[in-house]
Amino acid sequence: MVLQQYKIVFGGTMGAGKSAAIKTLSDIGVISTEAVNTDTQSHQKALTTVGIDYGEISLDDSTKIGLYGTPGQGRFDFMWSIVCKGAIGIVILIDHSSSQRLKDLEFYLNAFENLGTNIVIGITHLDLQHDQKLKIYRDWMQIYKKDFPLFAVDARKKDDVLLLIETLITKLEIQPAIML
Ligand SMILES: Nc1nc2c(ncn2[C@@H]2O[C@H](COP(=O)(O)OP(=O)(O)O)[C@@H](O)[C@H]2O)c(=O)[nH]1
Ligand SMILES: [Mg+2]
Repeated sequence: MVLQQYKIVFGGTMGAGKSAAIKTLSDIGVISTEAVNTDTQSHQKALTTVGIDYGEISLDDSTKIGLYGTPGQGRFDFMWSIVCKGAIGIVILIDHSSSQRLKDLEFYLNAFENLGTNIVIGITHLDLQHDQKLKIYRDWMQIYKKDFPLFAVDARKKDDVLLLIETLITKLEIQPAIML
């Protein structure tokens, strides 16, 4: 018998991993709803839909925690206060691979600090940081119209260097004319 039901809210940017986090924690199939924005006074688009996820995790026989994912976009912040009512804690997820990551952190902390004091921050997509670091090279190549494959490698790692060699060979196979 469930004696206590608590609530934890997940906030943060779109794509940060709120739905993924709830899905991975939940004992039940996650319910994802599309809620219609009825707050037309502050938000013009009456039919804008927002995604809210709901999952549950049982810590023991008598404690169940409802996991609520909030819509990420700032224009739905009016919903955050509704969802946070009565929550025992808030998880803020920040996508490290976003160039806005610190601005995101500031924005979501400012918003959720007003809605609760028990807050934990999760930085996600750290495994993609190579891509983030490579972005300056990719941007440069785009500006100067250079179209070359680009990878993050550790020159001490055989597999990494092999990838460079294999890429060269693959390119040769596709376009034999480029042979030097
Ligand atoms: N590479 C990587 N992908 C992640 C990570 N966390 C979440 N994702 C993926 O990022 C995508 C967006 O996550 P989602 O949970 O839908 O974000 P939400 O908009 O916050 O609900 C999904 O494909 C997730 O599987 C992470 O740490 N690394
Ligand atoms: Mg989601």
